[in-house]
Amino acid sequence: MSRVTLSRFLIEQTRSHNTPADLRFLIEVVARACKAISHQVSKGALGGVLGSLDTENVQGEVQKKLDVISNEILLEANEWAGNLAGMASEEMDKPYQIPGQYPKGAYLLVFDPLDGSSNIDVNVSVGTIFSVLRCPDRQGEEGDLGDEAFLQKGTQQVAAGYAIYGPQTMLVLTLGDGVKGFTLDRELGSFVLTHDNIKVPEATKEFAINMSNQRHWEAPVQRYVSELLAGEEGPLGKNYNMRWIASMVADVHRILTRGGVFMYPRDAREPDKAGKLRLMYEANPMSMIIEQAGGAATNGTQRILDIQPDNLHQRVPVFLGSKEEVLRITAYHKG
Ligand code: P6P
Repeated sequence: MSRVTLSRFLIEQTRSHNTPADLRFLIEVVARACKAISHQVSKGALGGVLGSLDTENVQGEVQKKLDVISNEILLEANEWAGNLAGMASEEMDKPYQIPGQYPKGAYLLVFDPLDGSSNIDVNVSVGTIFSVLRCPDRQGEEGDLGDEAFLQKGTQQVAAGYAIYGPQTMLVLTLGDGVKGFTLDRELGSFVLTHDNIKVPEATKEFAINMSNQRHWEAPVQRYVSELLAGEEGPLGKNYNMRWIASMVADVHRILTRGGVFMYPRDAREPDKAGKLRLMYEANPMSMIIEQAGGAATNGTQRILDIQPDNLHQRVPVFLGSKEEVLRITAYHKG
């Protein structure tokens, strides 16, 4: 059977699920931008793209050269296409306005252009995370698109995905009807469908958390992780393995592939912050993907996709992956 490229998959989706042509085109353009980012990332030291700039992003995090390069690739690839009303990024404080010379469209694109970028200089997998929302009707409205257009619950996402730049470059995508995986065929220059129906195993023996923060965790997380570490002699009755790549895309991809539970809780290091991960362009897209693959995703007390955002860059505690474990840690939070 001839291989199904991303383009063919999207056209077939349009026929079978009435996927709007401008959404299909948007995904194609984002995928093309991810190929360009993959190319830049793979250059490493040869491309003069490693290392940090002397600038910080809105999060107060030192920007890597590739953070800025990746952000610019996504902006330039998408601004002219006529299917977006605006864009928002981890790397920009305010929404990106579509330049006046280009037509505007129905969608909003929100992204973390290069997640896990602290791993780049040590050659560990990183990725791009993106989320697609519909732009609220701005009939008669003038002026720049404000943050409020983006502040929609994760359930309003029409598409979500990530590219992972690892031993293979892959695009993992959901349009709300299951999760598909596409592997970049560098000879063809196309993403080829290689994982037709990704499912997260309901049970797991693997957990992911940064254990160095243990003394700062709240009681439910302390209890849960101590039970995981107690193994088969403990209340959970089985031995668990641990992985922490410190690149959300890589940890989530492993969980989609073989199960697991990913945790980034709030902790006492910065009590005024709800953890480290951002709702709009990390937690929401990853939660949509995980749920579409049969897993679960909460902030410890509620479904992440049901959270009403009040800030473009707001943070949220994240517990996601194999349903059995996410429901357990969530129950512990509810006491
Ligand atoms: P820590 C990368 O910086 C990131 O935003 C996520 O990709 C990753 O899961 C997390 O932070 C790692 O955080 O505190 O373990 O370095």
